[in-house]
Amino acid sequence: MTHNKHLTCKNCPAARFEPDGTITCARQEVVKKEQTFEKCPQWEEKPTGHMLKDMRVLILGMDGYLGWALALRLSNLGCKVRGIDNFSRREAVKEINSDSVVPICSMESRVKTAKKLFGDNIIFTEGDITDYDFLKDVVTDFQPESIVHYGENPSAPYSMISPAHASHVQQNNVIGTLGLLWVMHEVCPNTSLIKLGTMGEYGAPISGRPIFEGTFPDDAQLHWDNREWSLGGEMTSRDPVSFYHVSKVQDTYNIFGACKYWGLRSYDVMQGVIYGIETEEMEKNDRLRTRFDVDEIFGTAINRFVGQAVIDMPLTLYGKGQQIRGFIHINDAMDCMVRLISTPPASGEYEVVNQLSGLHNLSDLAETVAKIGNEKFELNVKIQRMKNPRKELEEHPYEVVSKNLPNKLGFKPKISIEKGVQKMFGTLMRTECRQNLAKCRKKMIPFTQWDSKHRQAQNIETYQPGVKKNTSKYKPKLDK
Ligand code: USQ
Repeated sequence: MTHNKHLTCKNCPAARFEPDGTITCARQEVVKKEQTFEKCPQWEEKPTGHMLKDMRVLILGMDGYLGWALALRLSNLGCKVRGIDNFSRREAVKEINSDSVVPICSMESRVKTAKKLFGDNIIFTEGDITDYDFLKDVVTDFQPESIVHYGENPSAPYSMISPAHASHVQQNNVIGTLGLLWVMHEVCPNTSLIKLGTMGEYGAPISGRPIFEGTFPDDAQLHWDNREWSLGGEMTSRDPVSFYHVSKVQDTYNIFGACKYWGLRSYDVMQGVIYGIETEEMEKNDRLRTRFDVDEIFGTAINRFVGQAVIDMPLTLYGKGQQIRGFIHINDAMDCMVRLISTPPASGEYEVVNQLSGLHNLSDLAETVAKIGNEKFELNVKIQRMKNPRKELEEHPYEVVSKNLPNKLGFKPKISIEKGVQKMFGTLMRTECRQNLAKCRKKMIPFTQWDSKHRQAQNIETYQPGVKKNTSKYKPKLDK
């Protein structure tokens, strides 16, 4: 029994509701009446729900950490994948004198290896999605049934380096998405858009109010001056934590507008911090590996901690280390994405999903990584607190609502933090990765400060795991 078998032509990107009330279909000649996914011969059952046969999915940013992982997952499921990338991530990492610590192949070689394992399902086109005519040509040629938009610069610290970096991130992200929305409006208005947003759009409301999925629930109320109003359905306020996160907020409003003005359909995915290297597909062949960055700009919390542990560098905890964030393993994130692709919103619908599998306090995560490193890999991992290079709350309440993925899309995380971290150690302890990590050591120290003054973050204290008690008065709360 799949979570989406009861959905009908209303949610199918191939169905066309004609002005005279009839339904036609872009995939088959005769449609008698509205059908469910379960009954329609164009949909077939997969472990992640019903999915359109040979579904055409366009991935923007296919060369990135997540884009490549998704291309493999979809190819494995029999989808026809077209990917676009301008290799700007490879360039930006080179620009800061760093590199992926897990060796990665060229796109040509990746596609060739994938073909041998999963069939001839992936086509790649090099190009820049902010080039409107280029993007329009690819979309017109491919006629995607779903578009996954990963084609953005993903780094908060990158956006805080200099005015040029901040402008690049906002120009690339906002203009890329805006152009895409116009292309969809003009070429494929029935296609569903799955757009990567971020939990960082919301910030961490100090009042402790729950972080809803994009909009306030129906029974939310505003009380003021002895009067009250319903907030139901209104967008919740945003409090982005960097110029990068601001670009995602701007995207949100542009997508929300395009659904309202033109009837496009979209999921805005507020994703937590991703961690991990292994997906089912990549584990089949090392030539399929996705990139893995641990430097101060492109590396993210858990990935950096494991990389640091492997080369005996104390784990860099910023500030009090009591920040709470949502996290999800890359393999589970791919599962979520497939469910979103195969469950398109109805025409005109804009929906938000808060995509994470758990909430964690940063110092607890550092303790977990250190414990696993010491107990299972015979390392001697220490933790260092550093003066926070960022401007953020270091101790705060954090209650997150994430109901859409488990309840509407049938998602159940398979990988716990402990399991994901242990697997990551297994890969990074290999000789080649250890050597690459050692080369990256200097780049792991934070230099990029939110006040734009470049200086190495000061060490506050270094300690052994297990000696400090977590004294934060705030416990993470996840409403599922
Ligand atoms: N942090 C440390 N030590 C480190 C690195 C980070 O304590 O060595 C702390 C940061 O201060 C922050 C938290 O960990 O409080 C998360 O930082 P991060 O670098 O892991 O992630 P962030 O900059 O928030 O951005 C990442 C991705 C971004 C995505 C976002 C999801 O780069 O694309 O949007 O995670 S979220 O964090 O939920 O906004």
